[in-house]
Amino acid sequence: MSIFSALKAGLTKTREALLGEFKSIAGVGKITDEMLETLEEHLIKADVGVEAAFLLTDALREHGLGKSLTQSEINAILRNEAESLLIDPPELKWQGRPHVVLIIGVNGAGKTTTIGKLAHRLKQEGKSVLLAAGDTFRAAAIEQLETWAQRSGADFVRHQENSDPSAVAYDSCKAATARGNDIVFIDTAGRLHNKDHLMEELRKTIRVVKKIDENFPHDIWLVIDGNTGQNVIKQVKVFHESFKLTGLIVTKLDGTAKGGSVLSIASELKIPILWIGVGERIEQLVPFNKAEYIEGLFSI
Ligand SMILES: Nc1nc2c(ncn2[C@@H]2O[C@H](COP(=O)(O)OP(=O)(O)OP(=O)(O)O)[C@@H](O)[C@H]2O)c(=O)[nH]1
Ligand SMILES: [Mg+2]
Repeated sequence: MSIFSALKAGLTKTREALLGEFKSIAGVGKITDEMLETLEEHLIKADVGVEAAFLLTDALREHGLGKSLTQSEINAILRNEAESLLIDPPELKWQGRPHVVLIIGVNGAGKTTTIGKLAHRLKQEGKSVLLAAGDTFRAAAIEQLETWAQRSGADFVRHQENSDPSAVAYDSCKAATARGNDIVFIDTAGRLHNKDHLMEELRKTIRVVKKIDENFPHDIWLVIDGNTGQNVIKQVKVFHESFKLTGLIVTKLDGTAKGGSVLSIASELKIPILWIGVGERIEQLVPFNKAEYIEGLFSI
């Protein structure tokens, strides 16, 4: 499957939920406020995410109120709105050898899986990758990452369960520097943004790797679950305030109707969305691309 069709397939539920609702105001005469309110309600019930529902109905209010619109005219308004909100991410630059990326996020967001997918992808591009088992909280977490390292052919550094995650990060960066790896991904335990001691643990990891090279980590990417409801913006903001994120990864956009969450994230935050996860398999991570995403969301 091409990257584009993987994305389009992943966004099927979102696309159907959105288009199904917007169809209801096509070709039915002049669009009234009442119709838009009903539409908004239906969108929220269709579980497309409250923020995305507001954004899209607001766009129709601005450009379509009092007009009679066809389905394709409505579609054009939605596309224009998405166009104005989204930006293509900057081209990824792998600086230094190694280029160190710290992967963080709440429990179960998809961090470890995403690291496995990234390793696979970059290995295929000829990069040499090292994975650091910085989630020392559970033995299973270490083994999960090890399996991904084997599948992708990446190098792997681990310590024992319950050891200090910052020491794993330190050793990984040291090892990668010695071996000449291109990229290091440091996995971390899931943590809620309101748990201070866990946030402090991440700060420590960052401080410790800076002792090897002050440019480490070059990137801090936050992984967010595309099914997260209204809380997502707050979640990203708190992580960003603490760690100055350089990118976002939105996972699980398959099997959710909330694929529009990307729009609300883009409208509120200026942090680039770099990758999106559209399935559990190793190849189901795609670079974020504005045009493809809009196509996946609104193509009929
Ligand atoms: N459908 C789907 N499932 C995904 C995607 N990414 C991850 N998952 C699944 O989400 C679940 C959690 O993924 P993990 O990678 O373990 O998440 P994590 O953030 O490392 O979790 P913790 O380490 O426990 O905090 C697994 O069952 C993954 O297969 C995706 O893009 N689509
Ligand atoms: Mg994990």
